[in-house]
Amino acid sequence: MRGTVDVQAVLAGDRRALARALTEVENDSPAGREALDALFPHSGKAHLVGVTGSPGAGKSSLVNQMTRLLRNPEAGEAKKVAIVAVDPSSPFTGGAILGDRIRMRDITDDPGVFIRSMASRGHLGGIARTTSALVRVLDAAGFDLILIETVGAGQSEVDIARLAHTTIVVEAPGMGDDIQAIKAGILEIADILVVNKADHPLADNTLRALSASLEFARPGQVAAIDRFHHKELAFSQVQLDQTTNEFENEHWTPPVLKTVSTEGVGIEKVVEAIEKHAAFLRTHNQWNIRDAARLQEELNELLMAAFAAEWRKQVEQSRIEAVLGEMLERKLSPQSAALKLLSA
Ligand SMILES: Nc1nc2c(ncn2[C@@H]2O[C@H](COP(=O)(O)OP(=O)(O)OP(=O)(O)O)[C@@H](O)[C@H]2O)c(=O)[nH]1
Ligand SMILES: [Mg+2]
Repeated sequence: MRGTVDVQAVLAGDRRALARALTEVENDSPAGREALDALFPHSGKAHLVGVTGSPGAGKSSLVNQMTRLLRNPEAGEAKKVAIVAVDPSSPFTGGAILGDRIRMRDITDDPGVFIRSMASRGHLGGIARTTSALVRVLDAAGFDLILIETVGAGQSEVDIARLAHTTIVVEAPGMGDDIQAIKAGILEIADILVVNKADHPLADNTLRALSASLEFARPGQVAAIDRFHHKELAFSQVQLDQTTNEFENEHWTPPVLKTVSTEGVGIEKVVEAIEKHAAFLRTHNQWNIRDAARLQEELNELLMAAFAAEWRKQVEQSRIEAVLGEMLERKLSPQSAALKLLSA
């Protein structure tokens, strides 16, 4: 049974089959690729929520508390929740993950919760692609909400934010995070801002700093992204509901919320904001537009890789080496070298 995935069992909610599928997909094995193909038609339903922010800001604690609330809502039905912790292999977070396990013990026994730590930076060609593949499996397996925890504010967080429907940026007071956040442009990817550790005396300063920068940083940015998607994805308009078009120019204003995750304070407001954002995306066509943009990008990447591989098969290695030699001697620029090879 090594290296096989029971797709039917994954769809039926078998946790062991799901764990196996995730491992195969993470390893990008033939069985993993096959499973991804078979699961794809069942995906596309889950709400993907990215949770990012500085190391130690309280992301895992917040994820833990949100999961508890989503499993035991005051009204409505409990949601099935999957958690993906990206990059726990980093030496900075290795210790925290052990701590997380202990704090999360009460949710790990719940059959409506599935927690997965990503064991590596991924073999699929980047952390964002591996995360995207794992999330697709969890989506097909029927989880309503998928929380994706990432550390920091680098390119991979931005890529993961593009994967998610909703991005929560968690900051903690007293670490100069407000300034870091602005520098890193993290405000541009935030749909919801959380100032965690609100029990800290400087929490209100951070809250004010974030709210103020948000006002300046955000509206223009949002409009630009919206326009880009509309122009690039004109084809997807066909499937969109015409009646909601009047809302298209409205912007989502990210709320700035205070929490004390260790105590469970303020969590219901965060969960409420997640639900409001999902509703906003749906009524403003953004849900479909984001989905289409993501799929198109994935298609483009795969096509480029396939074309490059195909082309490589046709061109002789000696020709490539000859051109490379000319480049080394600075007789040929990289641009001209590429054109020369392509025109063969
Ligand atoms: N005082 C206080 N401490 C908190 C709060 N939330 C989390 N902590 C503590 O802050 C530390 C880090 O919390 P985590 O939830 O592991 O933070 P994280 O952002 O997931 O950390 P990494 O994954 O390592 O980046 C832990 O010791 C928590 O107990 C809070 O609201 N108030
Ligand atoms: Mg964590």
